[in-house]
Amino acid sequence: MTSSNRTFPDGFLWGSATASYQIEGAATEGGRGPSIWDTFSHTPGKVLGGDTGDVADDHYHRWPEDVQHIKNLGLHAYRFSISWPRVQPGGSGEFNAEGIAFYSNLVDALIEAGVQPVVTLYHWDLPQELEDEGGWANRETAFRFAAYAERMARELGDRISVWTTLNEPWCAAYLGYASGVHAPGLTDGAKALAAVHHLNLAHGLAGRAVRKVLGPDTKISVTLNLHVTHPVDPSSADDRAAVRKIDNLGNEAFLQPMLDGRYPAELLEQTAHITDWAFVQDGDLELINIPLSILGVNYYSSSRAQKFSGIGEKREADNHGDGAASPWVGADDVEFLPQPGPYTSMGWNIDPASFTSLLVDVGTRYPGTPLMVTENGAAFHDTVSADGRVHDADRVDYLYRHLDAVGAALDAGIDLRGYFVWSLLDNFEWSFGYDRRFGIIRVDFQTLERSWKDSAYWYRTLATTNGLPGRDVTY
Ligand code: PNW
Repeated sequence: MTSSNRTFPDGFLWGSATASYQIEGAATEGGRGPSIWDTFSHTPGKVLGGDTGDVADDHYHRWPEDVQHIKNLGLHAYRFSISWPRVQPGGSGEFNAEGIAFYSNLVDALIEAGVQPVVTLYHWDLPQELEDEGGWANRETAFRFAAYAERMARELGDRISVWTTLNEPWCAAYLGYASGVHAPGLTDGAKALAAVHHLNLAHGLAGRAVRKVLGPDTKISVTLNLHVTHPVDPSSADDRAAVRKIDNLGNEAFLQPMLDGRYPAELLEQTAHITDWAFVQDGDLELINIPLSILGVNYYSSSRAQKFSGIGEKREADNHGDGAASPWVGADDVEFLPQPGPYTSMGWNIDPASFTSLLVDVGTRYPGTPLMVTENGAAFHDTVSADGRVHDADRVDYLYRHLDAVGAALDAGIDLRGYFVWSLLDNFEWSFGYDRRFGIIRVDFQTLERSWKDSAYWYRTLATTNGLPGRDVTY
């Protein structure tokens, strides 16, 4: 057994993450209303294999067992999301006591198990009724979101360690409204940019609402999937300009309003042929720019882009599926090239060095805002061995290399407080259904039985010793 000598700081928070629609199931039980993901997954052709979240991991009924797994893994924190339509079926008006009780009981059980609850208020399951009124392209949705956030603050109160407003607004806006590979499945660039702004506004309004109830020191966070895009030819000014367009749409469109209180002029210019940004009203940027206690960063992979030559067919290889419209609104002269690999079963390039540079770049840029890795992990084609176990050496290797990359960012002096592996359980991987498995715990989707993969044992060693275990440990 080899073991690395890398250790993590005292108090470094080890956790694991999930999201409501991906694990809960019980889609029509307990007074839950329909969300855009129910509608989308039940629309033929939208999700691989016709899979839906109707049952998922049946976490809604099996949560006591799942809390035991979290406890047995030695985790300090658990990041989960609240299904808005489970607690407020129509997205406005009446709240649903049964749905609220579900989360309240879960939070009590976590605390009882010595695990800090880290809550995400929005991980993509918008109440369908709000989508019928325009969804995130409609400004009103941001105000409805704040009312829901305020109620959750009253219900769950100081039992919650960190309140995360949104998970990956990039996905919600661009995959939902521009490329259409996520719910609600629209392909309208102008709506996607309106959604970007209304999600930013929702973040600010919800953070304010939670602090109004629980006090100004309440920990408010947001989780962004920041994009690391490399120019194909770093010496080409055209390629560097292409990458800047992607940075503006993917990163700056969220970082700057939330942390600096402005939109970058370049972003408005490069999308001027799509929208005039009239949806940004006076005072909005002040509302959005609230003090952030923690910035959550999700990282899986990196990309490579260049200026599109205009000759031949564009090779869109930007992680978002083949044949779909581009999520990169208005960046028609940017072309993504395939990365060299190796890849996970998502087809995503494995690039831990870009993880370090991302954390160092963001941490250096916002030194007063502590970072937390709120998702990192990998899907692989797991196989069950003759001994009935999943010996996922590829996932252990991925986690080892990415945690070493996290350690390198800490060595560089970055204020990084914790790491959450995606995911606790195999689950409904959005448009890929149950075909892609990210869990450190296997779920048999016939019996719904849970069993630890090697990566779970490996992660337990890490969480309980605060030292990075070697990769070639056998369990
Ligand atoms: C994130 N992309 O989703 C989500 O927060 C999780 O719910 C999800 O299961 C996990 O990453 C793995 O996919 C993403 O196309 C979905 O770039 C798509 C993209 C990025 C993140």
